[in-house]
Amino acid sequence: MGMVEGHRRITPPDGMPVWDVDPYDPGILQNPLSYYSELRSKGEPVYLPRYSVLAVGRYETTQKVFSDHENFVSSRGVGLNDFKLEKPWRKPSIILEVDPPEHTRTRKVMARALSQKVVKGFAELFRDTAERIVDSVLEKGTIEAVSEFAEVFPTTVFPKAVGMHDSNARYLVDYGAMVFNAVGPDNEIRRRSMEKETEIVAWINGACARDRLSEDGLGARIYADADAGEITHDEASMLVRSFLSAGVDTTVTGIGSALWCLSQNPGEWERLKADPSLLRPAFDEVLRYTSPVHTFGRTAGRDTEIAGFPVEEGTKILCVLGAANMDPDKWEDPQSFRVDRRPRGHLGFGAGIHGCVGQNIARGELEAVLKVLIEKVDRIEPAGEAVWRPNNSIHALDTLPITFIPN
Ligand code: OVV
Repeated sequence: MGMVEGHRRITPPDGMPVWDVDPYDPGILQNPLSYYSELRSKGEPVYLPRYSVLAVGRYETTQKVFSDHENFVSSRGVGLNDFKLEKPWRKPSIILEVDPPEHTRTRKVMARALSQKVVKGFAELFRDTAERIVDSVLEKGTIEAVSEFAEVFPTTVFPKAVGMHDSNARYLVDYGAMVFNAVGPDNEIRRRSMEKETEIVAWINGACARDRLSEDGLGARIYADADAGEITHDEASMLVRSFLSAGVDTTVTGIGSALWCLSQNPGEWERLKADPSLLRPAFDEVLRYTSPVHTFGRTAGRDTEIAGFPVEEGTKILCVLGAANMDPDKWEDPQSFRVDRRPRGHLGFGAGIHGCVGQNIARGELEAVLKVLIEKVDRIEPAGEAVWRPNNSIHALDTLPITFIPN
């Protein structure tokens, strides 16, 4: 049996479009728009011989495959590695890398811990932290907004929300990069982010223990559900690990990308300032426009089909969420950023039973940041070239020079 990147090599059926592209080429990961449009134009699904996977990028089919958990499972990993055939790099997540019925129980616990009601309790923390950061960047004027703004906010508020006694911003950001890079092939990008694997994983796993957490944070809520018998205590620590895996790099990316969108589109910034009711829709548009999670995979759990083509059990399918979010058959003038677009159905938080369970807290964080910005900042101007950072599943900025001009 031939293997490629930890999954079984497949033979595409006659007539399926074939494209000799490496979607994990650093140049594509940095500036993916032409790859997105070429992928959509090839047809669907497209066979990529480089990794022997299928890829989908048109909105309708991407949405369908991504949310069809019965045919396209998550339990064999959401990256190129098939967990049924090769040992995953870490113990599989018990919420991300799992199917119903197991998924249903852990999802319920996480959804309750991250409910709107719980997130409302963090409003003051988010607001105060956003004020402190915005005041400081206004004093500096021109900053590198990834390291001096986007990374600072989540690494300040999130450990507090989880209830971590001791945090380490660098480890949290670097662990997120590892988790999201691990979804891709064993390329240079992935290997580089894994260089400090032993040290970082040891710290992260340790930080999930109950005695490292306060009694009033998100972590404590999960452990309380273990006390109540809904999950085991080992499962509780695994769900805290999911907070630390998925809760930092994603929101760092959201903040950086929001600042980029608004600095590049001063007219949209003005509209947002004039109408705070657009804060939430503006964040959705940032997600549609930049797709922080650009690609996640699924595995065909049984023989099935996509767009009329047979798909064999064990086939890996790349769901290119970034391409779907830019599909002109779904979105009018998709390459224009509009704070009042209200992009219903965008795939920035995924879709279906695995749709982002943390989206309430992500929205709470982003809305707090944007609200303080519109109150205190007159203009957000580019102060140099924005450079994107290649990552196998996250589309994020590496450097973003910005000048903030106060009211
Ligand atoms: C959605 C997501 C991304 C990365 C990691 C996890 C979840 C996890 O549960 O570990």
